[in-house]
Amino acid sequence: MVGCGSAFLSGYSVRSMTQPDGELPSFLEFEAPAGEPAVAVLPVPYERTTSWGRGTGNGPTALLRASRYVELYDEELRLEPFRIGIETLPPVDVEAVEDVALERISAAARAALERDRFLAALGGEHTVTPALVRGVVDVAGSDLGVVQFDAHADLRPTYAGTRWNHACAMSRVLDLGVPTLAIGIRSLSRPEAVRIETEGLPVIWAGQMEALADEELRTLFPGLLASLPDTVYLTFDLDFFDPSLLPATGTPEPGGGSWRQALALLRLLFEHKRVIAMDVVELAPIPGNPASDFTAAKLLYKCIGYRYRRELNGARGAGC
Ligand SMILES: [Mn+2]
Repeated sequence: MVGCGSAFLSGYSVRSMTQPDGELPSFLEFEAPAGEPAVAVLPVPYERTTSWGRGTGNGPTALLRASRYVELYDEELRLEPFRIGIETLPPVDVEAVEDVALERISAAARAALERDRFLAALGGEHTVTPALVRGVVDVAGSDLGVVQFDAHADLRPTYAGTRWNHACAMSRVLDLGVPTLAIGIRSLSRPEAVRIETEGLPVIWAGQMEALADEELRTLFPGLLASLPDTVYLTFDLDFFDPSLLPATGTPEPGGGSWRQALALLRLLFEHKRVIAMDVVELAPIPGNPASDFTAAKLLYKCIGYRYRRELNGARGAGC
């Protein structure tokens, strides 16, 4: 049980709703809390290799701007997840050559983990994931699994002349010796399909997700999760969602998951595993269409709630 002091922070400034233009707002529009925050939100505006729609470099700003409108009370969990303490870090400076930029991303992940924070990184293109996972492995060790929500397998060995392309993200994760579980996949090349088959990589396909009754999915998913280590990194590529729900991604694909499906799976993930870090990637904001930005912000807030529901309930039970 975590004591009131650390698990139930007070002392946040009131949301101002007056963020000056051009300045990167903090998540939920809060100043850093006075106590030790549990969560570190890390903007990573890295964009080099987006294939089609560009704009993922603006993803963190759009998500943070939209987050000011997220209701602080979670009606499902019946608590206020922000009270666990959420700090928004300065964005990683990605204006450098590829290797240097990626190493800065790894270093930022290491720093957050070393301070015992739950890392929530905001992309940026999916290439940021292996860099973040590398930083997490440096601190937490390689007894780690990665759970990937995504439309794409991202298992190409190289693409468009670089190993550090968004289409190779999960190949680079597997290079680290970290096992993966992919959910929502509905777009991949033949060699990627062959690799999944020959290496027996666990996948819940988008079609499967739709065809299975909720109850069956609730058995299948924890069964596959059981093959991963207890400690998990979550990468959520927003193109997991159907584009009718979330159109603002670099590479939208029809036939994606719904909001309810995503929440049901995330709830199970956070119940079954110790998730120590996550990212939300590939938001490519569409000007004048804020629904995607808001959905991404709310998704992150839901994950923070699922991650800390026990501690927050404990704090409430202790009369804080
Ligand atoms: Mn994708």
